[in-house]
Amino acid sequence: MDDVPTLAWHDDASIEGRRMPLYICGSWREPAGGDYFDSFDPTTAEAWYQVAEAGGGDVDAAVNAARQALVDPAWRGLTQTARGDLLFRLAELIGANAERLARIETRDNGKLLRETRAQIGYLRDYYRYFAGICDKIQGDTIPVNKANMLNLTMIEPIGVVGIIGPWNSPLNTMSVSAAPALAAGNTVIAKPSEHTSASALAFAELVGQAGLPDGVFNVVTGHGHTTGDALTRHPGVDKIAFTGGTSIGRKVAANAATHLAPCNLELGGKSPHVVFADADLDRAANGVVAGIFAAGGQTCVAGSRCFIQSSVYEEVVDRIAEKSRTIRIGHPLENDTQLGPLALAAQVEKVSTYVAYGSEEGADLVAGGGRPDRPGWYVEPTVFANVTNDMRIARDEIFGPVVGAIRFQDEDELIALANDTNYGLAAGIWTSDIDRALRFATSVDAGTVWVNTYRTAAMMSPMGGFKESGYGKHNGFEAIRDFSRLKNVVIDYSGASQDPFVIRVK
Ligand code: TXE
Repeated sequence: MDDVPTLAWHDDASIEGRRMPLYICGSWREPAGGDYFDSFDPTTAEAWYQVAEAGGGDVDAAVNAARQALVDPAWRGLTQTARGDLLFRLAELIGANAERLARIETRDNGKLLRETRAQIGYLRDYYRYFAGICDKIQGDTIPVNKANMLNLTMIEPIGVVGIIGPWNSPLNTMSVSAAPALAAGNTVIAKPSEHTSASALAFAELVGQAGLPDGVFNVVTGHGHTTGDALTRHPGVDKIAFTGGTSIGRKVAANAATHLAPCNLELGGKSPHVVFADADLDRAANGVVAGIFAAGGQTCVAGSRCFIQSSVYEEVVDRIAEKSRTIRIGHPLENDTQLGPLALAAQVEKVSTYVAYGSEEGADLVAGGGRPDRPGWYVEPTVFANVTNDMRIARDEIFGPVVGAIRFQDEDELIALANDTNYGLAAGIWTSDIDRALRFATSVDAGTVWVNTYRTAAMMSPMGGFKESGYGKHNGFEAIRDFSRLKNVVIDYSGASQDPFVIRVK
């Protein structure tokens, strides 16, 4: 695009020291209560901007705006192709502002700029994909076993969608719900994590620039127990999409249940990442390192339980430990950095606590475990050997750069161990035996299974967990279904009178 618009929050420097307002009904608003709190730069542990705390009144205002927009002809009256055009325009604006958005996210959560750039590039394509789906959303004509009757389904927007997001990939996790929700004709209220609110506000500017009608997309910032609680309890919100920890996911589902709003819950994971003796061991070790240390282990799909077949156990552990010791720790804005800081001070505490648990429970620390000598919230890539599946480091989601290597003998033992977890988000397997890979894929409790690759995402692939990793699907047409309601319309064109006392079933 030639005409890159000038934005108020156009880069991380323009956000520095600012009080960031709320975005409601297409305009910037101070929070009614006038409260703000600090957001921190994880490379310095210092505050760099202030986040507005939206109270109940602000959430009400956002819900009212979203409800009005829902029935406004400016949105509801658009043809499906015209709705798609708006989302294509938004995708172009994301592309034109990609570098700015990537820098804001890196500054907010410490993720490598290389990775946030890749994520924002993907985001542009993500909105394009859903822009293209808009005019392909269609119902069915169904047999009805009666003469002169037509039996139809219609796919409609659910209504107002509340999106509660985490801090690890703020725009992407918001967009996996926002893009299909908008494509399906809903209106959206996003509540980003209190730790990483800036990019959702920068994004809101682009939504305005793209010409989406006022109130179609709103951002309320604030803490979870205040703003998040008000949004998820609000009876004017028709669907909740939540990404975050499992314990908060339970609260969110309970809040939504008070007015019976359905939820999509994308929660934690403790994903098994398996290396069989017949695998290409170097590729496998690389995959394990990428699966856990990318983004400092702060991804829901982190391959944190590494199962290695007994005959190659020592060799693979050595390879993983050796590779992890050579990982370059540094500033996330620098190009050659491989591991940046964790996003929050609390995450550093959590990781340190689990490293201590690992040693106390008898696992062998073979790499990392400490904190590098530099300011900011950095921790070393950490590898534990001789882990058993009952240890806390194997049971709980640590959400940091810690992998535990667990030994197994054969497929039966592996499947039993891999499924012995509360979670069911993702799984990976390295093997040269396709039959083995397929047996694993059909037996493992995981919403996504990767074979000889890991953390490979595609906007067309349905993604979402089982068990305590949550429910609902992102991506593809599955996501459109999750953000739509299905209506059945039955039409009698026979002209015949109906027997009033007999229900017309067959
Ligand atoms: O998530 P939270 P946090 C996991 C990871 C991490 C843990 C906690 O294990 O250590 O969760 O991270 C909002 N009502 N994941 O503290 O607390 C909150 O404001 C309504 C996995 O960030 O779950 C934020 O916007 N909302 C995950 C969002 O919920 C509430 C990514 C997530 O917060 C609320 C991030 C309430 N009562 C963390 N309380 C993944 N699957 O990728 C909080 N919130």
